[in-house]
Amino acid sequence: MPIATQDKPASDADAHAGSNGSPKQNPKGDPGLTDNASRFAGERPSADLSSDALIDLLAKMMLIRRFEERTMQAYQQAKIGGFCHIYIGQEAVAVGSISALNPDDPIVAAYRDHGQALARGMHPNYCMAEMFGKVTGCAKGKGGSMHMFDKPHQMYGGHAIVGGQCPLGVGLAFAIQYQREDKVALCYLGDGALNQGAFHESMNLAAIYNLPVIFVLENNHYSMGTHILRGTAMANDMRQKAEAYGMRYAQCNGLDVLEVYDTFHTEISHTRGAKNPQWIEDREFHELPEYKVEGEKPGPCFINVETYRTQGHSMSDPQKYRSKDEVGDKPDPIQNLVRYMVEHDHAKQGLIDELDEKAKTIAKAAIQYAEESEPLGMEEMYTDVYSEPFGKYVDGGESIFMRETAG
Ligand SMILES: Cc1ncc(C[n+]2csc(CCOP(=O)(O)OP(=O)(O)O)c2C)c(N)n1
Ligand SMILES: [Mg+2]
Repeated sequence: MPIATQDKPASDADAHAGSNGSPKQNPKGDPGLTDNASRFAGERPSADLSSDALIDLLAKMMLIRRFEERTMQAYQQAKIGGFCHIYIGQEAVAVGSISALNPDDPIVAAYRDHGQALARGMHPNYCMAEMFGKVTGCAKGKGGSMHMFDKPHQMYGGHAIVGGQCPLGVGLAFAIQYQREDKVALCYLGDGALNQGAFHESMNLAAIYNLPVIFVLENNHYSMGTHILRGTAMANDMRQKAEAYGMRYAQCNGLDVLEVYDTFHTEISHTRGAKNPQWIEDREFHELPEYKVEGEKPGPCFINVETYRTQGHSMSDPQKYRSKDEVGDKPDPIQNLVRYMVEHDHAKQGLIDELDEKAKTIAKAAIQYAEESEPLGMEEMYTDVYSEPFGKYVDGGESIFMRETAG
């Protein structure tokens, strides 16, 4: 698909420029954005981004797009096994939110995780090799598409159990608070996770400990083939999910990377430094914390990012639950940014084409790297399962760890 400036009507581009205008409604009557209209009136952090910074956002989104196109091809050629979920259409969510973080802020994601891994800085070669099951993959090829881990870049996985990453996000935030660090944890989840117990338990813990965590709802309106209105109560008012826990709420258009950046830039600053009210030294132990959203007081947050995936749920999805028109009608987040940058003299079409060529070259090189890497040997079958404090497990029960725990 060409990345050009002309192939969508101009009104789509207003996602960024138009956030001071009227609220956007989803054409299908989906729960859409309702009251974000003047959220950044007069104070848009993205207005301060240089042309180079905008080019960086664009290059990252293009890389994810081209990487995912190559991933789909490789999957169809049976070079990738297992489940594989493509991020095309959602690029602005990972790129906009992660660009607003500090490099040492941790993140944790669901299984649709290639976008987060690349946006966080994982080398595309290691990401692709992981999917090919090669030893050079980020998890030695043992995890595959759904389990992108990169500790140096503070990416604590891809997780396949819907909602299973939520308690981990809370754990990351608890560690930050416990160690008195000045960080924020981002915990991504799909709309399918909204009805999981793990999500609600995590929201509750985040609220009672006032943890520095942001729950990022990647609301693409579908949980596999089930529309959010069919599967989620009160889907037309996501604010209530946050308010039930006395938590700050925000929402943004996930097809507009600048609006995502603005929202996260603002909310991250309101979450960083969140302290457990029960740990304040002069507080009486019996004094209970109050649960109310207090303006700019640092605390956890729930952000509803309205987005759309243009590919199937996974690589094996006949997509009978939606029409081609529904998919075709959606604005493209990359086109949105390209148009904005050209219109505001941040880049010319020549540079846009160059960036896209570069993204294609990197994605192609990732395939080659993955193909040429070695598969994992059978001797690694039992490694990395436990932390192995008593030595490696040896088949036949030789390990002290296995002997001591056996009885
Ligand atoms: C606990 C659990 N139940 C069911 C599944 C099967 N499953 C895999 S993906 C999925 C849909 C999740 O949708 P959503 O959270 O909206 O994420 P999206 O695919 O839209 O990114 C389901 C039900 C699972 N992996 N884990
Ligand atoms: Mg979904």
